[in-house]
Amino acid sequence: MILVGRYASPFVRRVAVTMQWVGIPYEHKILSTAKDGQAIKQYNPMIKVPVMILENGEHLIESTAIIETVLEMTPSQRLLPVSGAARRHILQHCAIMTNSLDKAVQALYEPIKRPAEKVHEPFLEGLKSQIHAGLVMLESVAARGDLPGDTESTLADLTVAVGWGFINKTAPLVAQPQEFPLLAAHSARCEAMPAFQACQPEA
Ligand SMILES: N[C@@H](CCC(=O)N[C@@H](CS)C(=O)NCC(=O)O)C(=O)O
Repeated sequence: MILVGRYASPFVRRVAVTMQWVGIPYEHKILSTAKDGQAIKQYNPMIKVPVMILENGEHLIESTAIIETVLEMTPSQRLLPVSGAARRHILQHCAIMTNSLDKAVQALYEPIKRPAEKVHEPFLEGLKSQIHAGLVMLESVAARGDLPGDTESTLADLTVAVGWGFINKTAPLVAQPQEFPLLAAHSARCEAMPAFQACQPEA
């Protein structure tokens, strides 16, 4: 299998960390949507990453759909139960983080993709409030003990840790460790694990 996209993208990285965690080998095509649009287009005409190219040549898009497929290939995996309340809660916790990441990516693009005079500050502030609200929800999830980490990690542990790292880097004023100590500590623990170490975001 071939994973297209840079680990600097939290969506690509959460797929990569999941694959490392369950031990599925893959080739990594390091292509950037900013610089390698034409190359990415052959895998996804919408020029978005991640894209996963399966052995049979199918191209999958959307990190959640890719991860579901990868986990289905690994019946012994313990990251996501196949049914029930635990599965639902893990998927919801992942969704809070992926929604926050959607907003964080938008906030990152806003000043890059527009001329300075067209950047709309109230829109940016709204995005930051939405990201902040997601982090508040996830700090409560951590306080309830629903991000066990270590050998008991679920897909939510991996996604939240990857997401915290990205938001803390790209919107440090929103993701302050003093305000979200449990998320910061959780991410630091995860980042020390081999699956995370193997997928370091590119500079
Ligand atoms: N919902 C998608 C989000 C993917 C996404 O936003 N990827 C960004 C990179 S971090 C991208 O390809 N952006 C290019 C664009 O939207 O034009 C997923 O979970 O895979």
